[in-house]
Amino acid sequence: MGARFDDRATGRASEFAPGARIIHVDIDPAEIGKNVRVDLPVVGDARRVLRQILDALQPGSTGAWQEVVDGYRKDLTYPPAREDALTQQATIEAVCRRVAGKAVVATDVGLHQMFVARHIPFDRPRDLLTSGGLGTMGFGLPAAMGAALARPGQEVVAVCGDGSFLMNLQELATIAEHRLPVKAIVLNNRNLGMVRQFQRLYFNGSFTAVDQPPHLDFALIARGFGVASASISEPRELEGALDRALSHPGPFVLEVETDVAEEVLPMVPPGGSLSEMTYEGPREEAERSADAPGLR
Ligand SMILES: Cc1ncc(C[n+]2csc(CCOP(=O)(O)OP(=O)(O)O)c2C)c(N)n1
Repeated sequence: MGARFDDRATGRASEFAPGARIIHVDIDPAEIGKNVRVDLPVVGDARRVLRQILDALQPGSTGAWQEVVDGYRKDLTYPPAREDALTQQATIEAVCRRVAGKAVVATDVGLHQMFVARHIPFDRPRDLLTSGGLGTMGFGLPAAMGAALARPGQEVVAVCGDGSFLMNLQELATIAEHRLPVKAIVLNNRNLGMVRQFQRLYFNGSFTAVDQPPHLDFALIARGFGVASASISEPRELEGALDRALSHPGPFVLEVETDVAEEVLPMVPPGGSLSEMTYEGPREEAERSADAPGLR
């Protein structure tokens, strides 16, 4: 519905949802069938088309499909967060204990975005603001500002990656000027973590252009904009620092220095289809050739 079937949503487009019948509603006829095969094209204004579809819909039985979805949920068990180092996972789990069901959470793009989607349950509309289609780094802070303006009195948390935060941190000036009560948690792993993960797993660990300058001090930068802040680097500091940040009466930036090598699963390999989602990353070459003796 009004979506362009971008590669973020489809994975390898030729293998997208092979068992589905696809109805594509778009106001722009050029979008129909552009990226994926469509069974029923509808060209029109989504608002009007939706009204007409709702009028025509009969309640169906979704029991069998619901069982499939419940099965996926059962398979989703994640390893517990490490305790010997500060991690994105532990931080987001701790944020979740404080804000689930109460706050609007905006994210940037990267590993931290996946951890938010994985660990924070959202059951109210528009509580998760994330750039899922374009995947635009730098989205989190301005999205949180918009939420703070649109829903006054609502707790608003931006979960940001250090790389993403750098892209729009000038907005701290606007936040300070209007005293928007946005709490930004900057997960500083000192690299572009998601790109690093792909380079490690699929490009033989040849790391290129993923490290961030080691001297960036986001707490100091925030104070330079007139926004209160703190920085932590030890697991034992996490709970207290989050309590202070989230209860601060005004904007706050909490920089959390997390493990450089942390990765997130599941993932889809570069250029892969969604059915190739993996919980283990690529297997070692030796294991692969053991499965396929003819190719050895
Ligand atoms: C504007 C923009 N440039 C590049 C990318 C490609 N990209 C996706 S994730 C990522 C790294 C994000 O790093 P960071 O914000 O530090 O988050 P982390 O993965 O470390 O949690 C990059 C470069 C993008 N999505 N958006």
